Amino acid sequence: MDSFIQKLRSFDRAAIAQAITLIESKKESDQDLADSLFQKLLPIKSTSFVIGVTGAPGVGKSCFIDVFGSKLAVLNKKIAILTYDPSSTVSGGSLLGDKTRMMHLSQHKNVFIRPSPSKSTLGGLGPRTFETIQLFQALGFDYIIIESVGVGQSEIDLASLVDCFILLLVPGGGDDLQGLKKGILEFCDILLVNKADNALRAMAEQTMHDYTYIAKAKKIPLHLISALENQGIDDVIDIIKQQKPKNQKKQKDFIRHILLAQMMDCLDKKISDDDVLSNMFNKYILSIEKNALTPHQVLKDFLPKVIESLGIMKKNNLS
Ligand SMILES: Nc1nc2c(ncn2[C@@H]2O[C@H](COP(=O)(O)OP(=O)(O)OP(=O)(O)O)[C@@H](O)[C@H]2O)c(=O)[nH]1
Ligand SMILES: [Mg+2]
Repeated sequence: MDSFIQKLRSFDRAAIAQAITLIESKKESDQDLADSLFQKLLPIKSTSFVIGVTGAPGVGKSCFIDVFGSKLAVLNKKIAILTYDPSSTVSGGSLLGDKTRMMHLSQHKNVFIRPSPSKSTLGGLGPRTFETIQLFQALGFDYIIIESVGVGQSEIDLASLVDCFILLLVPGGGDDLQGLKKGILEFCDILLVNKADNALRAMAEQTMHDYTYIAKAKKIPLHLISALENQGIDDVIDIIKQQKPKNQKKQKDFIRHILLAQMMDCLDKKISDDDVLSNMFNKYILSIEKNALTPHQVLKDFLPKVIESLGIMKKNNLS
């Protein structure tokens, strides 16, 4: 374990990838290893600035992260990217898509990129993202950038997790075309109209004009950029440098949310692994289906039994 930690601290990319695989693994032995790893790494003294990048498919999130991240890397900052690769769902794990889109960035020695297939995770955000961020923080990364697919609750979760939430827009199109659900605009900290180049420039200016009102009302920056032509990215770097870390209250809500979700997973696993409990559970489901019991009645009866069996499990493990 100590030599593994040394590798992690010396920024060995393969070791970092392996640690994330342990964190994300559903195997109990891997989770135990991840726990021992954190026992050595915590408490964390350094802090990282966490940035979420969202927007409809094809707005240019990966290209933006490539040029934006490269500029930060040149400033000698250590950067971790959690991205997702839509092509990997189709091709069954090929990472070619984002590897080519993040060509500049992937060559940088200060940069670690972790692509994740979008099938099991919602964008860069998965059930263990918080732990992965804690790992990056412990290893002294200055910036953590998370690319997200921009859907529903995961988007709102991401907004409360990150210090700065960047929403990318494309020239033309109303909110429907931009895939903007109610809420996302409310949570973002920076609005960028990407692809403001060549034939799209005039339309990008019009889109910027369309969003001026909302940006003013929310008192957030709104800029034109071109990820392709590397235009306007310095402005975004300047804004980020001035941003303060997110308020603690939002993080607390998020941590509460993920803790409850992990507790739910734990109960789910306990019930499925235990024959007696899973039989009982299935009978309860039938009774509710037949309107013989209400879910709340079942809860009052069943939950203490599950908790009791969790207690027995703990005692057996300790003895
Ligand atoms: N003209 C122009 N095209 C761009 C720009 N940025 C990205 N593109 C193009 O837009 C397409 C999509 O870019 P990506 O960076 O993959 O977009 P994305 O938002 O990451 O896409 P998904 O991950 O699939 O949601 C690519 O063909 C890029 O070349 C830009 O600033 N200008
Ligand atoms: Mg992308």
